[in-house]
Amino acid sequence: MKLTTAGESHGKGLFAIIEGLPANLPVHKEEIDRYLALRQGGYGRGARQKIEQDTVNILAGVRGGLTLGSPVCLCVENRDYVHWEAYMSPEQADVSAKRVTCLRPGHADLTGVLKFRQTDARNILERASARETAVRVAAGTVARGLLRELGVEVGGYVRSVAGVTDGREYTFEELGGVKDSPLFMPSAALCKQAMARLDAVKEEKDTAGGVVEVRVKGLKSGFGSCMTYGEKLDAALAGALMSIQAIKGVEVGMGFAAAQARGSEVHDEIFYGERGFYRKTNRAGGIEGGMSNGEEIVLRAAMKPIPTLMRGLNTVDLDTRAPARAATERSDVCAVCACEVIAESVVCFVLAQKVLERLGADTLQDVCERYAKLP
Ligand code: EPS
Repeated sequence: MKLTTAGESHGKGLFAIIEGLPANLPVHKEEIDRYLALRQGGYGRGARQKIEQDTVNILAGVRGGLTLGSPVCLCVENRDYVHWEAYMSPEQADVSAKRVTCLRPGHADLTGVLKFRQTDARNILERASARETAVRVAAGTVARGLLRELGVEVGGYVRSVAGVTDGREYTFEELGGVKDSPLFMPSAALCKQAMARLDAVKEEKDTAGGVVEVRVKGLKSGFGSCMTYGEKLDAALAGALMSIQAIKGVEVGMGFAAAQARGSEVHDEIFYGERGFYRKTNRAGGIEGGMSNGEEIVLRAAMKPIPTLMRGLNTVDLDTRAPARAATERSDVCAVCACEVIAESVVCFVLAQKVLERLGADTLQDVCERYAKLP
């Protein structure tokens, strides 16, 4: 299964084509819209989200709510395009207006203009923008539907915002209502602290990042492979998480903490009982040797603060090469909740890919039958 996305942040919309889905998979527009709305929420989001109310348009590959086995085409329109058509239209556009030359440190602006020989950072930032993730959430939600058919659930929460960190380990069930929290944090007290921290960050015209945790429950063992590096499940998941705008680090299970501890404190001892082989701990985060081991998959991703600061960092003007303050129009203070939804979505997509790689089949029924036969 393969995903291609297209679309600029202030263009007509975002588009996704998914190739390789089996036929007869239910696709629910309401479910996709629910995740799109979740991606837009969270304390710390900026004015753009008041303009956009993302909904999906399923353009191809689905008939009467079921996939046909043909490529699925999804679209999320940009409502803001009405304000940008004159500058962003593919046909006639005033490209001299809305130029961005005060390059933002931390964004793709500088490296992008040099690489693509541009004189306007707008031609870079329009695609580098995290707006693109809207359609990755849409595609990920289709993949979530496939996993659900196999009894696999994907959830998550925000573990840290602006330096306020929740160190507790939660069970999958405890995370059930966490999306009702303004920062997707299970602890109301820590959420309140984090919100106050974000208020201070906003006051100082600054931005903040955080850490999200994604959990996968119910995936059988053996997805991914130890045989070739290209097939490793953790490599694919880490790559997908790193591909989310602003992610600077990924952990699986104990992650970086494992490097500080002894082997006896890290490896999950193996037991055998009524339910077959099992472990009493899950420090590996459900992946050993590049394969799912049947325990819960635990992944964390660290998001850096958004590079558009309302107070503008020191930079250089692309035209004059003179010192300048970085460009600002409007910005999110923190988009860590959005990141959590996106992280779940890309994880869903990779897992569905791995399922189809192993069980590859024309129809959902074949996939389910083959999955049921696995130990
Ligand atoms: C973004 C800048 C902001 C964010 C945007 C990502 O948009 P704008 O420049 O239009 O104010 O709101 O994120 C989204 C639009 C979104 O839907 O997530 C950037 O430069 O990366």
